[in-house]
Amino acid sequence: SAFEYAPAPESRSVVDIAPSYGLFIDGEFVEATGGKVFKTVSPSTEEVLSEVAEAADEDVDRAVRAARRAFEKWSALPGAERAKYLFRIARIIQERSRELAVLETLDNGKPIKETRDADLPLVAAHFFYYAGWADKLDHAGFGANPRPLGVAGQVIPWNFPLLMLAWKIAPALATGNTVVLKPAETTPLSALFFADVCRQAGLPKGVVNIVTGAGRTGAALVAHPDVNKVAFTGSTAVGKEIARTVAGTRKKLTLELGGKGANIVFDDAPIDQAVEGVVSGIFFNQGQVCCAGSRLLVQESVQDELLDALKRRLSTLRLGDPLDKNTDIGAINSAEQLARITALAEKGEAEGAERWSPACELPSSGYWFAPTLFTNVTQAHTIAREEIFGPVLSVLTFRTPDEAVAKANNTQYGLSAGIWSEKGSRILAVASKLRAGVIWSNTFNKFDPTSPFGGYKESGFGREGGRHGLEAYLDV
Ligand code: TXE
Repeated sequence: SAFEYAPAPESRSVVDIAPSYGLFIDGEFVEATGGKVFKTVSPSTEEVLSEVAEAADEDVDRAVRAARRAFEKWSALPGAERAKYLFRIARIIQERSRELAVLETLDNGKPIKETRDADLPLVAAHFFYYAGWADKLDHAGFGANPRPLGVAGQVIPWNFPLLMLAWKIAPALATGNTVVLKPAETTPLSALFFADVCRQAGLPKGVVNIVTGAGRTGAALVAHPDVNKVAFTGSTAVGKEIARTVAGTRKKLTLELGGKGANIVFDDAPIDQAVEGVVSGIFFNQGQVCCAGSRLLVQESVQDELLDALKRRLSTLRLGDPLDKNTDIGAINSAEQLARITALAEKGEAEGAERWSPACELPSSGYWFAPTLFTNVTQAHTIAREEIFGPVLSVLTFRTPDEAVAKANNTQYGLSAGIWSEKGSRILAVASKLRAGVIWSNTFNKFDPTSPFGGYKESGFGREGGRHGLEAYLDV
């Protein structure tokens, strides 16, 4: 390979994983009513990492009541006081980022390179950013005395467990709300570690509560009558179900759902740079990214050149042990997700698209899927329409900018897009016609807490990040 090997894999012993974890309610770890538990496994080895409490409806109720009690005092604190806690949390996350990165990699399956260089720095940045807002809300155009909503019920997915937690919890706390958060059932550990960070930061009890469990626990949280705000990131199907539950109540709702992002490469694009962007666009986190560039739209005249370069680059990617610092492609998060990806890829072949993967050996245990490229894809193909949420890229072509725009917008989703071209005027003209919440040019998958993130159409509504992310947690 063209790359040098780093000396050793990251050590698993960096982090202490307890054999079992309780729910985090009112500042304490407690057992679930009825004592039910579930196992969380490492997707790269199928080894059981820990047993985690499964919250019953009574536990969700206990957590919401704790958050309600804490709300009175928390919301009455001056913003500058709340900021101190958020800054403290941000600093502790930085100090403990090695432990957290290893933990996240073990529980999720993503490469340590990503948790270390992307997830963890972004998590800390998010808390720092919203800490900075806490004492400025009165003076930033939110009106006099902007009010927190109350108890926020937050349900998050497994693809960026700690980062999604940060996106949800940081703005909620900055604005004076209290929180009950349910992490995904396959990745509960970093949220429970975060509970410990809250204790270390001295956060008053009840301000943050973590209830672990499956979809049923999430549904109980969303339906709880004393929850004032629901924030969800996950599948479009569950998002719609949550919207139905919330309809007819006074709860506020934000949804961040699926995507089918287009990465549009024009003939004047810097090809090497575009190849890197296309690769990170779909293979970052094994493609389990809502804003992944899962459709490559390439201008016909550069198709051959781009695909050749892309295949060469894919042949250098290293798949394997996620704790190895050289690994580019880790494990798929769960057997269910692997089955979904496998079924959609098989459908791609059955419908006539051409499948290609670099030669690569898959480990014998764990959940793995080789990086996959589909060419000869048409807009009617299932793999051009449905979110695969895996390392699978569908390649389509176009001739003119208008055709690129029409194809990019021909989707039920509207979360992300990328434009590759040396011409600024073309980038701006195309961007203005794309129906997507985030548009990158000559880069992809760049995130920043100052920037609002969210979707059009079936990708959801509401924005997280930036000033807009505060609005979802305030009455003004
Ligand atoms: O998502 P779910 P799944 C997409 C992606 C993926 C598909 C299925 O295409 O292949 O969804 O993934 C909780 N009420 N995305 O099944 O079920 C659940 O426990 C309340 C895109 O894992 O939506 C978990 O905490 N909550 C996405 C969270 O919802 C419920 C990220 C997400 O799980 C619930 C993940 C219910 N009725 C998947 N049912 C993105 N936008 O990034 C489940 N949950």
